[in-house]
Amino acid sequence: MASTLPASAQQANKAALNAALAENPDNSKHKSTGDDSEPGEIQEVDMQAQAEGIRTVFSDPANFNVKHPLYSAWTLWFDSPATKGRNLPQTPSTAFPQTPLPQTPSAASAQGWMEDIKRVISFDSVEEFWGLYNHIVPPSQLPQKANYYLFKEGIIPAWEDEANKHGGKWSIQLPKEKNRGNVDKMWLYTMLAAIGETFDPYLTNADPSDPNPQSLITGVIVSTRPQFYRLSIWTRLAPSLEEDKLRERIEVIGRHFKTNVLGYPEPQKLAGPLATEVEFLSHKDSEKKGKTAKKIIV
Ligand code: MGP
Repeated sequence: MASTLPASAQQANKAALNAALAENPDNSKHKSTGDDSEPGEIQEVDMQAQAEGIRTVFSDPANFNVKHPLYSAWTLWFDSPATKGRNLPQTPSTAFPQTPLPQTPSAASAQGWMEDIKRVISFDSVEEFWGLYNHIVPPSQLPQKANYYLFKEGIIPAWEDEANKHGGKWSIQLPKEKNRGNVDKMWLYTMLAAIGETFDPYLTNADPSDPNPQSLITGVIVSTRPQFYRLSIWTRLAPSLEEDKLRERIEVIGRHFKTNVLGYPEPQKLAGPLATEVEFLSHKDSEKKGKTAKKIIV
């Protein structure tokens, strides 16, 4: 039967399996019946010996050889005043070549915006995510005016990308002084909800006749500004006034973000000095600097 896993996850599985076999060459031999068994002959398989070749991150945090694939591969991008105009050393990766910038009329504008945003690394397994997370500076320690962008592999963190250009973002602004102690957890939970695909339940509840169910989420961002932090969730689509179904789906994402990810009770009002509610704005309205924008608030 054909696998339903995406190619990247299949690759990760194959690599893990090869690593397991290389570590335990005896497992590939027929221990009980010898090597000379005939095709079709029933053989005894030593399940325990086979299982012993598998080391997950839970049994051996340093030398695990089986990874848990994510539904999608993700790329972390970063910019800060310190990286402007500089080239970060790129992590060599043959599995994840550089994402080309979109070849559209707005490519030049995206090019300018992306100039200072550096691609850090791509990953497609739970273990690689934790490896990355344990080695990067948390948002509370970042300089002012820095941003982490965690986007699905192949989507650049720009309005101009095909996947973003009809979309929008949920965001919340949190005053720095009050949230220095919370922001790292909030960002971690936001990333986990993104890579665990819990923001948009459509992916798991999709109509079985939909051959290619797609999450609305394209990426998540944390920004540090002189007086506040901002967390954002970017979506592929933004609803117009008549699009009730899409609006409902977008609101589910916003409520999940506010209550389950950030931990606020649903009725709680959050706006205040330097703080906003959890609010949704289309990218088109963000480009216009929100002049005639209609925000959705949860
Ligand atoms: P920002 O950093 O998202 O907002 O965008 P912020 O934090 O309110 O502003 P800051 O000045 O404190 O950083 C800042 C500006 O960058 C926007 O007004 C746009 O001019 C530009 N910009 C932001 N984004 C997300 C994009 C994008 O995707 N594409 C392009 N071309 N410009 C962008």
